[in-house]
Amino acid sequence: MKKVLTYGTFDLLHIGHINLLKRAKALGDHLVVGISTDSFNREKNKDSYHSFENRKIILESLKYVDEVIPENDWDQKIQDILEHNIDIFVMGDDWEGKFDFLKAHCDVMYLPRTIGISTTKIKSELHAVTNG
Ligand code: C2G
Repeated sequence: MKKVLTYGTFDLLHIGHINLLKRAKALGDHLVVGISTDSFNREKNKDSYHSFENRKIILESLKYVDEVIPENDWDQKIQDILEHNIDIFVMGDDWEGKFDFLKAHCDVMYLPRTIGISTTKIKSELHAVTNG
């Protein structure tokens, strides 16, 4: 069984997230997703609308996702790869090169981001609409 791993906040789930998860799952048979905890989000200077618990339930409901684990910090990736016997680590290409050190443990792939959508864009456009 070929196992794939990716990480993210996945707040206000949108087509960019779905495209990433769909392509990641297509690379193997089992997709593990590390979802950033609320405290790790603060370290990433992100403030997600949905709590970790709710983001986890939402991701677990997707047909592309087989398993969800918490992402507590930047330094857990190698341990996660070893513990889960990961074959391929995948991220969107806004992270291009940032995780090449993982090539010692598994394949590393960066997939093109979906253009024109982001959680930040959604939040700012909704803010503009509701505030005139
Ligand atoms: N993504 C994408 N296209 C978009 C938006 C996001 O392909 N338009 C991808 C990102 O590249 C990432 C994944 O969707 O691979 C999740 O995006 P975020 O929730 O923004 O995750 P991020 O904050 O980048 O967290 O340790 C890694 C970090 O936790 C990554």
